[in-house]
Amino acid sequence: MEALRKIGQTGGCLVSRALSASLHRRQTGAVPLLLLQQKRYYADPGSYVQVVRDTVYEDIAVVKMNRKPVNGLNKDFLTELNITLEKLENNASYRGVILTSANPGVFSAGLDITEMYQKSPEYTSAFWRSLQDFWMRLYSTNLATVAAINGHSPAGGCLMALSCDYRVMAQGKFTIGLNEVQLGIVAPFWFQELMIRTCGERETEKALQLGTLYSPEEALKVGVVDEIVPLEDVTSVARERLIKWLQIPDHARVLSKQMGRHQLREKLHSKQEEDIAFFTNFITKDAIQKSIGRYLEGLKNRKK
Ligand code: CO8
Repeated sequence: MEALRKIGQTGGCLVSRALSASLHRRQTGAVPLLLLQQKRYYADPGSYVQVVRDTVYEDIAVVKMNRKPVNGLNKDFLTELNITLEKLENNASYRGVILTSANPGVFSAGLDITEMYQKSPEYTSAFWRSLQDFWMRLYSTNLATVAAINGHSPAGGCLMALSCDYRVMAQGKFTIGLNEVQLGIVAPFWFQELMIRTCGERETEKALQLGTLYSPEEALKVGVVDEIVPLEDVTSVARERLIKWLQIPDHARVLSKQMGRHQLREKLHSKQEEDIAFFTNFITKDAIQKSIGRYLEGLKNRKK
């Protein structure tokens, strides 16, 4: 009950945010356009994240991940993503986010595997904390979130997509899934529970044990994504879906989202240190390091 009371407290200011956003649309006479209209909002020099404000629906931010070549999530990138989302949450003029990639062909290759290889326990712990912190924010943000998955999305890439409120994926030779076991590592409980919440226990059990990477059609069938569209339409369709989300009064949408997500977010929050200790202990073991080293070597040699 205490948790629900806290969630409820956020509702009041969201009503006024929703009202001011719709008032703004009335004042500007903005109407939906099929084409995505964006203006550049901010991207610090050397940053890995670009934020672009929609010119029509100014309460929508398009967050483009831009760490070359494959949006590998290292500690700095995860921290920047977390700060970006926090800034958007604290800016009352935003109500929704489209998360996508600026790098062609890849939404995100997941965690930067080099961050888990031959690093000190201290660094490994800090790295894992940066992932947990970003995930807790993304999963339970009051902003409406749509993933525009415009390329491959394995492991941590899939985690980000699953954490959004809606997922639109590009058709084509892309894959998505939690493939951790293929590296000889194991998806932690919060990855697993998120997947179970999305596509059920049996599917998750099979997919996690095999490290299944789904084609877009397979991902749609099992519910890992909500929709598949041609690559060139991914962002505009994601935008249309987000607009639908934003037509719901914010206080009701947010309360409903938090009632569904609060428990898993709190579960990780209450076990954060335990989860860090487990990850650090696991990943720094000799056998696991060997396995990761072999996988990295395989990645490098893939195209030879
Ligand atoms: N980390 C670091 N480097 C990477 C990664 C990565 N995840 N993915 C690719 N790279 C590197 C490649 O080695 C290559 O480097 P180089 O140019 O020096 O040879 C470069 O990025 C480009 O990669 P590709 O040429 O392979 O690019 P493609 O566009 O052909 O393919 C793919 C893109 C499909 C994404 C492909 O690169 C791929 O399959 N990558 C591996 C993805 C993967 O397996 N990620 C798993 C990460 S683990 C994770 O996210 C969760 C861990 C949870 C741990 C829990 C433990 C308890």
